[in-house]
Amino acid sequence: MSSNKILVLGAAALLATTLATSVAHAASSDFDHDGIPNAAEKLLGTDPMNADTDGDGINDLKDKDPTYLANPIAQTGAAAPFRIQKALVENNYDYSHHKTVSDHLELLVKNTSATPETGFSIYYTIKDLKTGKLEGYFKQLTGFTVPANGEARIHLDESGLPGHFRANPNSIYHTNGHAKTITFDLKLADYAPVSVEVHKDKGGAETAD
Ligand SMILES: [Ca+2]
Ligand SMILES: [Ca+2]
Ligand SMILES: [Ca+2]
Ligand SMILES: [Ca+2]
Repeated sequence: MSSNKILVLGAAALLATTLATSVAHAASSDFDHDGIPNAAEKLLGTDPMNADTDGDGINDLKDKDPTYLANPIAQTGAAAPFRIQKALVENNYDYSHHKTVSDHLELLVKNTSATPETGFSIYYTIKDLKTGKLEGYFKQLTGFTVPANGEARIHLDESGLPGHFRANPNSIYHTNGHAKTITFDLKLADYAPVSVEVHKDKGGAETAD
């Protein structure tokens, strides 16, 4: 065998070893470094790309209920200078990107003031009306702005699209087709939150349709 052939065989063996190592690594990966492997996050119903799925400040591994926190938003304050025009819970069209996406949660927010508004946070719950299971999530909507007297949409999903906020892909919203009640508390700093409740009909598991 020529030395060139030995070199090629050596490179092939190295490539095979590297591939085997990366496959084994992927199987035991923990993308968000919360101590729970990706595969186990699916079983637990937590987000493999978020170390604190529900946003209560407690890491998924340490959190006794990693998909629930009680509402942290104070219900007091002056009347907010915005309205929730629409709360969509089975919507699967993204108007801003003009494309079909998986069903996701979306709010259309109307600013009723003459100044742009920013500094929003959101608390939302998903209740399975068959099993009674309740999930609750809190999120700062960093970068979300509603123009003066204008409208803007909040998307909560797993798309990774610009301007979208990440939602848990292993939530009961996706994993079963039971009827659900979904509530939103949208808060602008210093004002009372605006709340809406929406019913989601029984249907198939929410994959792209
Ligand atoms: Ca993890
Ligand atoms: Ca996680
Ligand atoms: Ca948590
Ligand atoms: Ca929790």
